[in-house]
Amino acid sequence: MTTNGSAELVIVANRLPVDRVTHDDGSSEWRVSPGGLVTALEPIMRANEGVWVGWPGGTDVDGEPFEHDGMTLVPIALSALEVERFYEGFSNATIWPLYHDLVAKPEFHREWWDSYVDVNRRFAERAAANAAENATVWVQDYQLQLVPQLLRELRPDLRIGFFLHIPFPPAELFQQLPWRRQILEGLLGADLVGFQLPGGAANFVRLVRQRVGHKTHRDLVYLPDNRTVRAEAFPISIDYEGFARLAKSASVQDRAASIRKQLGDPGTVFLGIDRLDYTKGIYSRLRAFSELLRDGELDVEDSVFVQVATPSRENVEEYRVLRDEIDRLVGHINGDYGRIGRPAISYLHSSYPREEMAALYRAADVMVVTPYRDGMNLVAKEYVACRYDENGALVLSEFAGAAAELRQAWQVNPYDLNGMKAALLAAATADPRDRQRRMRAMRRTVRQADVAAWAKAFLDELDEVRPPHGKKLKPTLTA
Ligand code: GDG
Repeated sequence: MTTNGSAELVIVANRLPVDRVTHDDGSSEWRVSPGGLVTALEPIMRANEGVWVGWPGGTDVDGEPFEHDGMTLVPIALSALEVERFYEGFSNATIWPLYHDLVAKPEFHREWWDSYVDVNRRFAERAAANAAENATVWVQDYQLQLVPQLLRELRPDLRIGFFLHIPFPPAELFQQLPWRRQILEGLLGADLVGFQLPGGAANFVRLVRQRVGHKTHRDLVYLPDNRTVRAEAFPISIDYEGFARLAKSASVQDRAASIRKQLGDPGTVFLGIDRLDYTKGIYSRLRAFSELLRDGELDVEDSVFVQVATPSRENVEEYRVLRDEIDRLVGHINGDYGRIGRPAISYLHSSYPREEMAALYRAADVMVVTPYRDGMNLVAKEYVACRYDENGALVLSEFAGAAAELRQAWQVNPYDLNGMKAALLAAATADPRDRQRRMRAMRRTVRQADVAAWAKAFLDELDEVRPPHGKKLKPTLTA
């Protein structure tokens, strides 16, 4: 065993928390990509001289570690073939649809799997090389499910946590995977395996019992080498205060007002914001809205649907097909129901800064979040955080992880078109006091369980499952 790193905390995620931005003059720089994960982990990273291991995007960046904003980032380069097989292939065309209830058909290719193993090994090696003795390593998400085991083989001294951001499917689906056993064993390299919901943790433990044959009791797995692994739910959240503050800023309020004005000051603004992904249920929500126009329940003079679809995974075939389908549907709906200066759907295939997102949340009367399956769905929580006026209605799919916490939303089954129509209408026409009561309760929930609490709960539990040999992690610099 060689210990050649000095970091007490190593985060291993598919992507580094920065993007390479190229300027007009050809120069380029790294810019932090603002996500909940970075926000939550940054203070703990700084306090513990943490290191973040991940892919910087692209195919041409070499692997020298660099400092950015007080964090040490270790870039792992992927070749073009690895991007195709490991990332677009096994991660996003095998695991992603399989873990999301087969919303699309997963493809199984042996050369994709081989690439997944190779890349996971490289991530594990880089993490091993950076971790101090007895350090904590926290591995993130479905692209890296083999890393815990590979890392443990290299560094049995480490405390290893894993968190899955997407759903973990029931045995009936998971067993289709030709490499099911290897994935389960990969995850069992961790001391603590975290899921969004208790159901995911239960699916995992049941599969480990059935497929790998280990003894289990409730949320614990007993391994032959006397190690135990705990599987538990840690529902992820957002930087509540950050969003609330942004929403209250004068510039965001002005921008929200001007968005409504540009939309023609309609009575009701419906809003959807999603990565353009087939799990998000964009198609059926737009259909539900268009049927309400057709039925005369809503009128384009008074209602508009703003749909932001952030470009995503554009090299994966299913995503290209989906984009064309949505383009066609929006064209149809606007052709059938729009009037001059009054499109029924204002469709934006683009990504925006966080300020613009907050302004959109502020401008929307009804937020429509209708995934067929979603690990959590942060958009729903962000909307709630931005509604400091306690106004605004949330229509939320039962199949988003967030539905377990946001009980007061208008919950819908996204496969039930009539049910969705009824919920859209009910949310749009609800009594203001009813809307306020629901929003107030949801705001309390998200405020009390923000992303910092999520990270702390996970790391505290990891301490408990495998007590630290040396010093404990410092929660933050200031605390
Ligand atoms: C996965 C799981 C789980 C979107 N467009 C823009 C933008 N966004 C931001 C949103 C939100 C995030 O991206 C999307 O998070 P979601 O949770 O909605 O969905 P996934 O991307 O599928 O995330 C999911 C999550 O991991 C965390 O565990 O909740 O279930 O699938 O924060 O605001 N942000 C900016 N511009 C955009 O155009 N700035």
